[in-house]
Amino acid sequence: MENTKIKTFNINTDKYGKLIPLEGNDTIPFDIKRVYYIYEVEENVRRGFHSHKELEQVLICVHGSVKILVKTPKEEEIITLDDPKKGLYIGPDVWREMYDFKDGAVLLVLASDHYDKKDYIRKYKNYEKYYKEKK
Ligand code: T46
Repeated sequence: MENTKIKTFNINTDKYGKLIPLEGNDTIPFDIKRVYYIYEVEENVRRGFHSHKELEQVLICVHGSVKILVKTPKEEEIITLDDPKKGLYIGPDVWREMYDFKDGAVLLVLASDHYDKKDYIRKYKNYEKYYKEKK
């Protein structure tokens, strides 16, 4: 789907366990300016419901599992993140919803910029309008 991509990271495995390094402008396709994580989300909770104008992010479920709905006015896809070696890249202009947080899900997010309320489009109708005018 446009502006989204599943990335599979390389794991360093040895007898002491597993380690995955993530580097900005390398494994992660942008300079990482912010990191946050979402956890202790009840199973019936749905979050997100917005798009970003500029922000790029990579979402990694480092523990448990979570479903991500990514959507544009043209297409939509549901991705299950349940593996710490998988990351979901989401670029600008993609609507997202996160739900079905299970098994102690911890969703780690690497972001290309600092928190900026103005970068969010939080109403689907406004997002559709913005998307259609831009494309
Ligand atoms: C996204 C998805 C995957 C901050 O103060 N700083 C931050 O960096 C973030 C991300 C949030 N907040 C505050 C703003 C709200 O008062 O934390 C509260 C919850 O944020 P929000 O409702 O935006 O959370 P989600 O889960 O709906 O969305 C978040 C990100 O905001 C968003 O960029 O793509 O995770």
